[in-house]
Amino acid sequence: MAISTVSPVVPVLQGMDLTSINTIRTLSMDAVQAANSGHPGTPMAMAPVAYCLWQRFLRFDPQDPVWPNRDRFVLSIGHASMLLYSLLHLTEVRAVSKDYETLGDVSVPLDAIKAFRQLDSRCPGHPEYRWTSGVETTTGPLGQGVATSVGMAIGRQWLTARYNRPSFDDLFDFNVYALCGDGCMMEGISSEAASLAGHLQLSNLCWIYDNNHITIEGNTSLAFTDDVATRFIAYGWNVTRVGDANDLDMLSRAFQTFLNTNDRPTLIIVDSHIGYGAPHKQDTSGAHGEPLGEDEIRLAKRNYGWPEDKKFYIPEGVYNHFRQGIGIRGKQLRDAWFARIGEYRKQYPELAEELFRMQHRQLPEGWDRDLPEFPADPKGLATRESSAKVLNAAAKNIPWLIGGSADLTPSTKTRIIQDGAGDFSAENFAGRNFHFGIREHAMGAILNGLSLVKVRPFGSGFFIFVDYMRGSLRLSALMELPVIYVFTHDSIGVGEDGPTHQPIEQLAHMRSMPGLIMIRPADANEVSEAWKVILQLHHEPAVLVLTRQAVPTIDRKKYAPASGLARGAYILADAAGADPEVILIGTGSEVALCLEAYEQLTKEGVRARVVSMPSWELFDDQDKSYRESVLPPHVKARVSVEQASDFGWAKYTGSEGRSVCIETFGASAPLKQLLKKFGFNVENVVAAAKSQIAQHRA
Ligand SMILES: Cc1ncc(C[n+]2csc(CCOP(=O)(O)OP(=O)(O)O)c2C)c(N)n1
Ligand SMILES: [Mg+2]
Repeated sequence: MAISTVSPVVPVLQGMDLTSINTIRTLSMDAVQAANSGHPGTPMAMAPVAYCLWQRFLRFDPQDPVWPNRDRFVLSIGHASMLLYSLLHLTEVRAVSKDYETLGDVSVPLDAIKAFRQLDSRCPGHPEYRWTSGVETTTGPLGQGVATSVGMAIGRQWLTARYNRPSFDDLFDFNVYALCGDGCMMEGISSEAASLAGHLQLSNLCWIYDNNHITIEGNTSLAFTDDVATRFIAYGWNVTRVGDANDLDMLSRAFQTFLNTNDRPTLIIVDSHIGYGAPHKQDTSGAHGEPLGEDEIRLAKRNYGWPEDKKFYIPEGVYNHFRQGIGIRGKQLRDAWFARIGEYRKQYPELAEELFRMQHRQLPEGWDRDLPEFPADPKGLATRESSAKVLNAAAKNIPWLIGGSADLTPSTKTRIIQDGAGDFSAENFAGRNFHFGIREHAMGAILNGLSLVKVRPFGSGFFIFVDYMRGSLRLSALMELPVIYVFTHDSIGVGEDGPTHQPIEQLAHMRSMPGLIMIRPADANEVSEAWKVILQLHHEPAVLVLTRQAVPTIDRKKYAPASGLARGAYILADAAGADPEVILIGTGSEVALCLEAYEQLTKEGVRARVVSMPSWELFDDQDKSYRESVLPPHVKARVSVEQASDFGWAKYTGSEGRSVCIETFGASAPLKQLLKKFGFNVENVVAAAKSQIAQHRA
């Protein structure tokens, strides 16, 4: 419904408050108009809310936007990116280089706003972490921001519990604010995350809900009648309301209520008018996803008492106003913190050193000294079992390696069992074992939030359920966060649980995701090497794919050492004397099968090579000469063996190669029967090898 007249700007807004708010609004409108795409309506409506928070409350130093104890602000409504870019510009947030040295340049110059949504602008369509300083997390997929904010709040509690000391009880005391909308509220991930946040009583967490009743298709009454307040009260949150987004006093009171609440998270429900001040578009979905149009912009500016023809106009005194508010407050807090950390370092040198290394994503000295080596054993053990041993050996020396599972730790074996590791709970924020509950999607986002506050998080589950968390896992990769995902029960090896639990296309999914390292180790020693590689990653999430069932621990005196894993693929067994006639390429539990087939072929006088290929990504990163030494181009007879879809394998086997694979959803039966049904036995692999040799000889 179009509204032709707008109520006048609420009188409580005046002076530099009003001017600053209207600057945010008009910058957003002008940028969207110039780009001819984007979302003007919500920045216009929520400008007073963001202004109130930033100018009056946020403990954030624009001169040092990576100060570890800064409050975090998450724009979960990523489509309203111009709201954040306007703030970053007006508060003169500095750009930070990738290695976290603060630079002199501003993060978002006015030219970047003028080039909103254009190639290489610091103002891309949605806020991107690692690209624009001051953006705390990438947002755009609705619900991810709020869920990530829960991870940040959890991380803060963990840091507080481990590092604060009686005379340093404010070392870590930052708060996490997230601005969300109807979309975030509707997405399931927000329910998962809010439920856990309530359970954990995260009193340092504040969500602000823009209750504007509008989404893309129109009024929320089309699809959403939740009583959001009651829902959050049921989650155990403190809920408060602000009836008018322009009421700075009420907003301040709400934020103060949040600060005074120390036993649960706070939700502030703010009623706002999307497209506030635009006479024909206010309160309609027309203000959501397209430029207002030149005429409407002029009328909105008239309503604001703004010069109608000025574009990207920043009135005199606005920058200075922000400097006097958030600028001075932030700098004082930041400088005081760094003075205190100097004292802290004197009193607690070891803890301070931990913090330094953690914040720079380094590992402690000697972090790998206890990583185990496993003796050859034909019976072997499941890679989830060997992983448990390796994880615990690493966790012993990396105190900030923390994580848990979506209720599957007894199966995924990811518990840190050493003395004192404990369980993270509202009563024990120092615990290193997390219980995410059966909430995979939120778990992924929470891991991202944890990683963003620089602890080293891992999360685990059954590999099949990676499908439930792809949205957040993708953001780990997009943000280049070294989150560790441990997925077990990686194939039809799960047996009787059947097709619902048997991953088929998941390996291909993961391999197609840019920036992600997946490793599917063949045996216990490859598991050890895999963790070694993963823990040293700085900018990539890792997916470690493990078996439920036992696999032999390969005799490394007879076959090549597991250290070859670091190169992604390596020659495990080779033809003596001359080039191989055929190459068998296996991953994970199928490598042992390849070795058996190799022994059989060798016995029959066939020259075969076995390549263990735990990680495509690591292998693709090697130089050409190494890759061609492992897979010589002239050896065209190739067989890949993997209990999964063959999607993508032609890249290594060639279009004329063979894949022993699974093209259906698996089946429910004891493993032995499944292996027979799907052809994962020596006879079948040997036959495939011979047919390849024959085919390529012909
Ligand atoms: C997971 C996801 N689904 C869909 C979209 C596309 N989308 C962007 S904004 C939007 C509507 C959001 O409505 P609301 O959160 O109320 O924001 P408002 O229009 O009030 O600013 C949709 C569906 C998205 N960004 N993320
Ligand atoms: Mg809305």
